[in-house]
Amino acid sequence: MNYSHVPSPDRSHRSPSPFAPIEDGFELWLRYRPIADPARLAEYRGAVTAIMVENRGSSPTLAAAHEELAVGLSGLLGEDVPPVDVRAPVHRAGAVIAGTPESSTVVRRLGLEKKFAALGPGGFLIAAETIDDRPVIIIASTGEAGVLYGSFALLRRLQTERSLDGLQIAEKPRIGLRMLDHWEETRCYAGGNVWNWNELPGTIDPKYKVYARACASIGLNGAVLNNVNAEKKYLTPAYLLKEKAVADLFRPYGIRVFLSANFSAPITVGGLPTADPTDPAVRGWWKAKVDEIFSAIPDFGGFVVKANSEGEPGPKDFRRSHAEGANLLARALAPHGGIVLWRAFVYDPEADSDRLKRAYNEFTPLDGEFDENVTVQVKNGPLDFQPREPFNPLFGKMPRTSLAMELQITQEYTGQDVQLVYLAPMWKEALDADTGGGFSVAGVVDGSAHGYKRTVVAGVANTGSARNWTGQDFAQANWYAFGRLAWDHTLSAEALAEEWTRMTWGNDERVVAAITAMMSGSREACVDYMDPLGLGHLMARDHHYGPEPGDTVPGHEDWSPTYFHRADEKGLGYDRSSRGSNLVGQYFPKVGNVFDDIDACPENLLCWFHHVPWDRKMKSGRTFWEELCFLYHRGVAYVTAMRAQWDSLKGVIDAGRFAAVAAKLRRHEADAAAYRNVCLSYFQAFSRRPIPVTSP
Ligand code: BDP
Repeated sequence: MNYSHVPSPDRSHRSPSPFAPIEDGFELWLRYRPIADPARLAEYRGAVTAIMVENRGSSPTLAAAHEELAVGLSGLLGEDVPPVDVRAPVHRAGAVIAGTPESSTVVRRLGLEKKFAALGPGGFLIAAETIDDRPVIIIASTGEAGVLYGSFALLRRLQTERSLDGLQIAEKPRIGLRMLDHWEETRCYAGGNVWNWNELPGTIDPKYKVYARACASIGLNGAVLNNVNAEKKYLTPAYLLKEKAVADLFRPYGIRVFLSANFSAPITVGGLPTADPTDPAVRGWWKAKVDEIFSAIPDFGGFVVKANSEGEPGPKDFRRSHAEGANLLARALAPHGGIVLWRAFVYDPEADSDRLKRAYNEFTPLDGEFDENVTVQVKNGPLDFQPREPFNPLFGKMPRTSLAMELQITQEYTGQDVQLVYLAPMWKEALDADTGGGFSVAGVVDGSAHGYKRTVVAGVANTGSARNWTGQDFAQANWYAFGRLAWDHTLSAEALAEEWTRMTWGNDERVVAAITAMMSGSREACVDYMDPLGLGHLMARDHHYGPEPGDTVPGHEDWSPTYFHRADEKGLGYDRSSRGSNLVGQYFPKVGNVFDDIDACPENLLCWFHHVPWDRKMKSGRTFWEELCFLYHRGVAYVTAMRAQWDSLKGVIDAGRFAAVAAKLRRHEADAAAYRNVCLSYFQAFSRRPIPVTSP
């Protein structure tokens, strides 16, 4: 119990005294405050009296599970929950016993393996059992990581104050590799880099362990340490030492370290004249580099590569395909069990005049050409993490290539560190989308549609150097929900919001009701005041925060808001129907035909696929222009309502975080109104219609 950052238990969180400890968000959802409901507390104190994790001395992962259970249970129960001596002759009633069949005599003795063997080494069973007539709680898995995940799941059960009656939980992750991609300072809005590279490896900031615990608590098991726009230094010997230090720290928590690799590293790091994948010296260089990495980090995960995208080098510089480029690295990694995550975020103008069609045009012809240890990493939508996009048509169209889904947790286009936008509904929308091919997008990603052997979800992280990790306290919910959905994409956004709220803000029903209500519609509100009705990419150049709908970027039409919205006197939107760019043709017909037909296309995607006349009648009875105005106003009104809901919690939640969020919401409301005003007055110059007085 050496978490020096854990403040002494605050037993008064239902009605905090003015002198209650100031919370600052550092503990995330791992706060472990004493259970406030007396009946629940009594139940838990009866059911949990001791912890027994055998052989933890020889397993860092079991030691981590034990430490978490000890800190967590003692905190939640408000009394010390001691470890029990394995050799004690009498098993204690209420022992929480965690282990694998190899590590735990009790797990072996109970013979429960048939109940958890099929869950795999990452899955777990939590069950109420009886030993020598004494009730105990078992956390068992065939793998130590599963024991750790099960320990966090039990703690979550208590943190959310659910009953332990008839406890029987069997879970396994639906996706194998659940990663965070760290883009460092770029697009990180919570201060600077979460890793202090200058101090590493000599100084290991204790916060890295909090990060590892937080990731493990939601089932994440991979971290890409550096930006996709990869600097060469990350493959140098000096940085390998730093990366090794981080990997060593993460290992007990089941987190494997990956690196973004720059395709021209053989030139920039290795001093070779070329990075051509067919050049034997280039192949030799990658092999030697990979061997060097694995000798420092034996469980190194592999490389993420952004190639021939936004100025990054790649195989096309040598007239080689993306598959040839990916396979070059894959062959160096294969002997060690490493993999390549090759990003499909490419938009070479030669592939099509419509930016949204380019990745599909480049990648689908390569299906079947990638080595077994290559996964192609695809953003949820065909553009770039906008508040709402249709799902990416690549999902379902590369059955012979493992496809990963890449989501953006950091809120580059959804309000950055200021705006309260809960993103789980957006991710669920993408995952649950019917591809029209007989399976959902999630079915592609979890491997059930095409039988991918390796399944991956990656989220661009929102963690930075800020004390509360994510800048806006509510952005922690996006980190949390991402991990939980990566584990099980069938969980609902609402359930995850409630879980996170209870763990992060407490179980007071007023708090839970107000906060989950605020979160539930916050993403739709963001769409409304930024890009309703299928608009997208209206944001200002470079910083991507505010609106700049009139911007045309010289020499880069596909970075220009005007290229995307195509406003004119007739209407608004990009015609991607079969009469236009025919993006709809990249989808399975069942879905493509719906998008193609302006009368059938979901209204919330309309401008992605159609140039919509200003006077078109919408389902609401309003004209398209009136609807646009209505939604822009509705979005801002939602933020106003969130502020009122938050203000109603004054004095009910801790003062430190209350004030921090209140300040963010003030700015959120003003910025949402500015977004609305700028966009509507810009579009009005084309529609030449009055902005109706709207009261949503
Ligand atoms: C865009 C970001 C840019 C990233 C790029 C990517 O603006 O910083 O490098 O995505 O995914 O959204 O590579």
